Amino acid sequence: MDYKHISKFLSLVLRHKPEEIGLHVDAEGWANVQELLEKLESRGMHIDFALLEHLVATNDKQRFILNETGDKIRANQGHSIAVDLKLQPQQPPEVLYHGTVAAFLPNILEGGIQKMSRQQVHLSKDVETASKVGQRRGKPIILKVMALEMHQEGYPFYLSDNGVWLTDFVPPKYLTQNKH
Ligand code: HQG
Repeated sequence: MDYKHISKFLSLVLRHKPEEIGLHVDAEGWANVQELLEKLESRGMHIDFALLEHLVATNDKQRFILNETGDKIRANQGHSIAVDLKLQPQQPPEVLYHGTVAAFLPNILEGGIQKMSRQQVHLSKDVETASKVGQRRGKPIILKVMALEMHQEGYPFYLSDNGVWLTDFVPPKYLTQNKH
């Protein structure tokens, strides 16, 4: 099994469906590494700790993090299961970006950016990253979010350990389509 496939499976069980392998994920999103490795093994995925550490360290978006002692692992963001990552609210930059596709635009401009199936709305710090996010679904459309203004008006923002900005909802009045 290639590494990308294993990483995708890790995203699945740590963000969305721990029950797929009967994994326990705690309230802050952490899973026990030993238990994870045993449950992956029972699914034919032979991964030892060294390989897991390598996958975490080399993941293109730094999607996962091990705790200091290396006995727990969690996804840095992207959850659909209810978790509280205990991130501290932070002041965002003046502008953040959201990559999406034209098909969603009318609804977004009408109803704002919703978290949909995830726990929070994901925003990018630059156009390039937002463009890659949008590209997952087709030709990307980039929306500019007046993040600092939102923050000053009482909306909390969080920065995940892998540099993704998170918030609960972006009302349409803070959005404009970014012209490249
Ligand atoms: C859209 C990936 C209709 C929204 C990425 C998006 C990111 C609406 C989709 C991370 C809407 C939800 C998250 C509304 C939002 N009406 N559509 N009112 N509000 N949408 O995957 O931001 O590789 O949950 O534009 O790189 O695309 O998995 O969110 O298209 O960082 O680590 O509904 O996932 O990271 O899709 O992506 P998603 P996202 P990973």
